[in-house]
Amino acid sequence: MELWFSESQTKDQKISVRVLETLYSARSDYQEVAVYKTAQYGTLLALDDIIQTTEKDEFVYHEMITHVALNTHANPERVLVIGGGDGGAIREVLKHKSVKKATLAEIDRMVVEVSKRFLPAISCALDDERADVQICDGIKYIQEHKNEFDVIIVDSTDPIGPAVGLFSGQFYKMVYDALKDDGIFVAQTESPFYNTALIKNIHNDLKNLFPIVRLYLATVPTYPGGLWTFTLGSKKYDPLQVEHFDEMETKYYSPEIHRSAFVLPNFVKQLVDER
Ligand code: AG3
Repeated sequence: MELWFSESQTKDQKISVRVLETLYSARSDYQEVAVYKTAQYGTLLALDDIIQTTEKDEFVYHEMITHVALNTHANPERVLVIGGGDGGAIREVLKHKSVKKATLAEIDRMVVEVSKRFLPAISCALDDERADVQICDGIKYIQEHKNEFDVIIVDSTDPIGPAVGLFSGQFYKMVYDALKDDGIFVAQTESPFYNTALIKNIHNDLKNLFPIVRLYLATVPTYPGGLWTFTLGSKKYDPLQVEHFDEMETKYYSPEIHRSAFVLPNFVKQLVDER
């Protein structure tokens, strides 16, 4: 009998992948945590039946949520990742030699444990001596830290359930205060096809705080619509004016991709041009 995992990406659209084996399935204090071995994408992590990451396409998302901001900053030493319990963003952050400490603030311990067990290629850097793993509420954590970080990355789930608070104007103000004077914020901001109101709101909220706000794109095949947005807010450095790129091994990101990711199709440009 064939076994399939399906995510309802919208109420009228699903993505389905054939499952070879269910590796893990349990309820944590926050959500349903599941790991599947799939034919198409290798090991897949789902939270509340929503695809978070897969072995085969994770590199796109994790490289793009990190290197754009880290190369934009002149000397990123202190980095905070909120969410991202699989460790993929931390792995990419630690490719930058300037980084002295990368803190992960993940609310759900089970996500970290399950990723360490079933997704070692993604979670491998969580044991690095520069990685500081905190199991805590990212909102509380950020309220207790002011003027401390060079880069803050929000690698959250969709804006439902435990992540709702990570998409609010109030939260962005806390992020702003937790950043140093030349700090940079970046968040995953969902699909330009299906989350247009959300993307506009985030853009406007960030424009009220940061002098430089930019949206950029990458293609993640397992996410709704495939085309994915990230929104960056910066106090000083402009991601379009980067001259120095750190040398490192990447599969998607490059200086050319860094620049081209900000070139937006008209329908996406419209989302961020209107206020
Ligand atoms: N964070 C989840 C991105 C949103 C995916 N949405 C969806 N599939 N409906 C990814 C965590 C990876 N570190």
